[in-house]
Amino acid sequence: MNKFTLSALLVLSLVVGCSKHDETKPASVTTQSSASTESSAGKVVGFSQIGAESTWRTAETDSIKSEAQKRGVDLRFVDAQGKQENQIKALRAFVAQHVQAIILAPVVETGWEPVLKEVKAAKIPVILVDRGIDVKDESLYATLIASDFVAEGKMAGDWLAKKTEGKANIVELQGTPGAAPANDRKKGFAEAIASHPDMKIIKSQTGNFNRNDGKATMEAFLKSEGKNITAVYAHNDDMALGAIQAIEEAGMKPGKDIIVVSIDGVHDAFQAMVDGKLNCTVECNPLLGPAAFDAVDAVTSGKELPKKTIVKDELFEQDKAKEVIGSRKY
Ligand code: GZL
Repeated sequence: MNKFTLSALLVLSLVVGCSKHDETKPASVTTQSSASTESSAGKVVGFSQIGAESTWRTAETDSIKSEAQKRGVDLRFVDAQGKQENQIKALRAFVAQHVQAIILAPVVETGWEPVLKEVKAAKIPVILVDRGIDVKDESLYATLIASDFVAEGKMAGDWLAKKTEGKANIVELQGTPGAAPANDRKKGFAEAIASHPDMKIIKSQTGNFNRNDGKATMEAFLKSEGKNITAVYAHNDDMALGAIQAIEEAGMKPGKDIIVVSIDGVHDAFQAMVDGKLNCTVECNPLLGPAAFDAVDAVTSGKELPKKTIVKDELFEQDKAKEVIGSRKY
């Protein structure tokens, strides 16, 4: 089978596999590429993970670790505690250990060229998962497996426009500064509300994708804007859950006095929807282990991959939460 067919198959099964999935289960991003690729068993693979800032992140780590175990891969895992310099150090260590491939979840979009040139010189393929990078030379990585964050922001904005009939004073909890999901979810949401002059973002600040900072930022918003706020848009569920706590402590009803919409689709978000405190979440699938190791197998067998494989996402509203929560996998 030529490399084009393989790539097309891989992408097709990822997208089809996700879009065909039953609504009651999150799309498990697996691939059934029928092309025979070398198995990962016995391979040494480096995985540079951002940290453990959110439940989404730990679900992604679990998916990659368990898939490595299942496939008999010797996974060298490094948690960067949210710091790019630690990820760069980890990549250099993987080169020194002569790993066969590297999986990288890049904390921010920029600053990767120097170290990725060293990795390329060592002829080690890099698989990007969940976040993209901004590089001129796309040969510095083999492929990116990620959601379309602009589309996720747009889905959240379009939903909020419908829910509020185009009239809302919105506070926005942004993700980690410089991270692809923060940049693109902001962009997509702004595009969606641009055609609604009565939808205004009255405050926008980072909550660093974590619950505590999300709560603290929301407390500051409530202090300065109070009852003027009619909606919260959070770039991830963990910050939304922190905001929900802050809204309750301010004596208001989240999900009713203030509409809350976020992204990720983690279990606690579904529980908050069942409890009537969160109104909507856009699923961003973290179960990337199978697709990541299919890509490792393909590139280490010398096969070309598409530069980007989009993980399909889905929006879930409060009225669906009860029937779906029992089958959530993360
Ligand atoms: C998305 C991922 C984001 C999640 C957050 O692919 O990078 O980072 O939305 C996580 O929960 O912290």
